[in-house]
Amino acid sequence: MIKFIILALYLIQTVFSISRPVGTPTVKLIIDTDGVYDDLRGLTIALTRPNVEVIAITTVHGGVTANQSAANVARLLRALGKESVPVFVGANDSLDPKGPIVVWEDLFGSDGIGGVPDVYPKTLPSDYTVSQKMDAVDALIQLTKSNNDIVLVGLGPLTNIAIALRKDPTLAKRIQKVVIMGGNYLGVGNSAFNSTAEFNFLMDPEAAHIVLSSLHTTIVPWDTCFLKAPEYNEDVDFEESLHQKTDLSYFLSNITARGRQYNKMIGQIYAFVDDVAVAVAVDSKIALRCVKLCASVELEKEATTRGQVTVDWLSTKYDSAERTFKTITDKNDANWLMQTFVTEYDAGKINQMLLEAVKPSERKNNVQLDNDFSFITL
Ligand SMILES: *[C@@H]1O[C@H](CO)[C@@H](O)[C@H](O)[C@H]1NC(C)=O
Ligand SMILES: *[C@@H]1O[C@H](CO)[C@@H](O)[C@H](O)[C@H]1NC(C)=O
Ligand SMILES: *[C@@H]1O[C@H](CO)[C@@H](O)[C@H](O)[C@H]1NC(C)=O
Ligand SMILES: *[C@@H]1O[C@H](CO)[C@@H](O)[C@H](O)[C@H]1NC(C)=O
Ligand SMILES: [Ca+2]
Repeated sequence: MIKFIILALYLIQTVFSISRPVGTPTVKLIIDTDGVYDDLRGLTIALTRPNVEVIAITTVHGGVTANQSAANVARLLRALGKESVPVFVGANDSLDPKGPIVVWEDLFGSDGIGGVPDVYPKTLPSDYTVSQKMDAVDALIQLTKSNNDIVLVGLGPLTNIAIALRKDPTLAKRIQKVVIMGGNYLGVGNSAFNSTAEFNFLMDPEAAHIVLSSLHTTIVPWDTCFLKAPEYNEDVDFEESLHQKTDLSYFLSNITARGRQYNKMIGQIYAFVDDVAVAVAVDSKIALRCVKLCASVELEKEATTRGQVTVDWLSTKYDSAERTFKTITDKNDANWLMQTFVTEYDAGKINQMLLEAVKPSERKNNVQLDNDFSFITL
C-alpha cells in the first residue's frame, strides 16, 4: 500500500515536472537606478521576465535626483501592476559633493523621462511618497543578509553601492554577482565636452573607484554601447518595442521621444544601454564576448580624464588566435581588481525580451508552480 502511494506521488511529481516551466532557476535582482528613460526600459525587462524576481529597486542621483528617480520607478511599477516591488531612495549627491543636479533637459526632459507627466500612466503626487522609509544603503545591506543569492545591477552612479561597501565591507562576499552599466575600457566618453569618462562614472568617480577596488564586477561599458550600435542596427530595430501599440509600448515610446529626437540631432542611434546590463544580469548568455582586465578609475580632480576607467592592459596576455585576453593574475601590484567587460552582446535577444515585455500576451507564464515535493522522501 505504502509502495503504491509512493508510486502515485512519484507519478504526480513527474507530471508536474513536465508541466512546470522548464529553464533556469529564479534570478533574484536588486536594481540600483537613477531612474531616467533608458533605466525604465531596462527595468521593464527585469520586471516582466519569467524566472526573475526583483527583490527591490534602490534609487540614486544621476540624470535626476534620487527622489525623482524613485517617482519615475513608481510610475513604471503602476504601469506594470508591480506596485508590490519595494523602492528605496538613496544618495542624492556624489561622495565628493557636486551640489544640486542640473537636469540635461534636452535629452531627458525635466523629470528624466521625457517630461510627459500626462501620458498614461499619468504622474501622481503619490509617486513621490510611496518609497520605503529605509534608506537605499541600509536596504542593500539588509536584503543581502536575508537573501544569499542576490544579483546586484547598477544602472546609475555607484554612490549607494560604494557607501554600502564602506559601511559593511562583508557585503562584497554576500552578493552573488554585480552587473554595472557604466565606465569604459577604451576611453569613449559620453559626458560634458572634453571628457573621456562615461556619465555614471563621471557623476561619482570616487564611488566607482571604491566599487571596482572591492569587487569583481561585470561591466557593460559605454564603448560597447556606442561602438556596437551601428553594427547591430543593421539587423535589429532598436525601436521595435516602441511601436507595438500596447499601453506599455506607448509609455516607453513617449518617455523616450525627446531623447530619441536629441540623439537623432547629434547623429547617434538610440540603442540599448541600461537594457544590456539588465539582460546580462538575467541571462549571462546575452554577453557574447567579454574581456577580463585589471581596471581602476581616474580620480584626479582637474584632469580631463577624471572618471575614466584606467586599464592595466599588460596584466593580461593577448591570445591573437582567440582574440581574447587571458588573465594572468586576479589582482595586480597596483591593487586593481580584475573586471569583466562585455564587448559584444546579443541585441536580437534583448529586442525579443523587450517585445515580450510590451506585449503581455507573449509573456511566458510568470507563475512558478510549487515545486516543494519534500514529502515524497518519506
Ligand atoms: C520628494 O519630492 C516630493 C515632491 O517634491 C516631496 O514631497 C518629498 O518630500 C520628497 N521626498 C524626499 C525623500 O526628498
Ligand atoms: C536632493 O534632493 C532634493 C529634492 O529631493 C533637492 O531639492 C536637492 O537639491 C537635492 N540635492 C542635491 C545635492 O542634488
Ligand atoms: C573644453 O575645452 C575648451 C577648449 O579647451 C574649453 O574652453 C571648455 O571650457 C572645455 N569644456 C569643459 C566642459 O571642460
Ligand atoms: C504617446 O502615447 C499615446 C497613447 O497614450 C499615443 O497615442 C501616442 O502616439 C504616444 N506618443 C509617442 C510619441 O509615442
Ligand atoms: Ca541610468
